[in-house]
Amino acid sequence: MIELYGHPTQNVLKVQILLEELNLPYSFINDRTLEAASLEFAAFRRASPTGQVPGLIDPQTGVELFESAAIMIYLAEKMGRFLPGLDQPAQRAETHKWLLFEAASVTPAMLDIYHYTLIADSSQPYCEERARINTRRALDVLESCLSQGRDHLAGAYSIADMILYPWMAILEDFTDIALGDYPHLESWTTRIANRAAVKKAETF
Ligand SMILES: N[C@@H](CCC(=O)N[C@@H](CS)C(=O)NCC(=O)O)C(=O)O
Repeated sequence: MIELYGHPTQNVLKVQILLEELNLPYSFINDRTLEAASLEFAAFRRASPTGQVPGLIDPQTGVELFESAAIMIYLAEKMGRFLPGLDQPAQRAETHKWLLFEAASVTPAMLDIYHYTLIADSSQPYCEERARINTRRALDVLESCLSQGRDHLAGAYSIADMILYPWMAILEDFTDIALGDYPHLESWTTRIANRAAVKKAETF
C-alpha cells in the first residue's frame, strides 16, 4: 500500500486529494511522531531528504519521492488519470505549466506571506510587501486563465486543479487578500471544494 508521510498541511492535502480522486488506499504516516532512530524515519528521510512533507513511498514499484508536484505526476501517470498522456501533447504541456507555476511561484509566495506576516517575531515590511505582490501576481494569472470560459485550469479536471486548490481554499485565512476580488477563481475554488474526494481529503 502507498505510504504518505506528512502532517495536516496544504502541501500534503494536494496529494491526499489526488489519492482520494484515484480511490487509492494509502497509509498516512505522521512524520512528527516518528522516532529518529526508527526504520520509518529512515524511510521518510530517504523519500524526502529535505525532511519536508509530503513524502511518498510506493512499495509496489520501489519509488520514493518528495516534492508534491513530482508525487502527483507519478501517481497520475501510474494510474493513467488526471494528466493527459503523450498522445495529447498540448493538454499535457498545459497541465505541466500549471503544476510548475504552482511549485515555483504560488507555494513560495503563499509560504512567504505566512512566515513574514504570521510567524516572524518582528515586522518585515519589505518582505511582506514583496510576498503580497507575488501572491497577487499569481492570483491575477489564475483569474485571467479561468475567465476564458474554462471550468478547470488545463481544460479538463486534472492534477493542476488539485495542486492549486489547497492554497486558494485558505487564502483568506492568512492573507488580507479577498478571494472575492477574483470572481472566476472564487467560483473555481467552490467548484473544487464541492467534489466528494476533496471533501473526504479535507476531513481526513
Ligand atoms: N515544494 C515542496 C514544499 C514542501 C513544504 O514546504 N512542506 C512544508 C509543509 S507545508 C514543510 O514540510 N515544512 C517544514 C519544514 O520546512 O521543515 C512541495 O511542494 O512538496
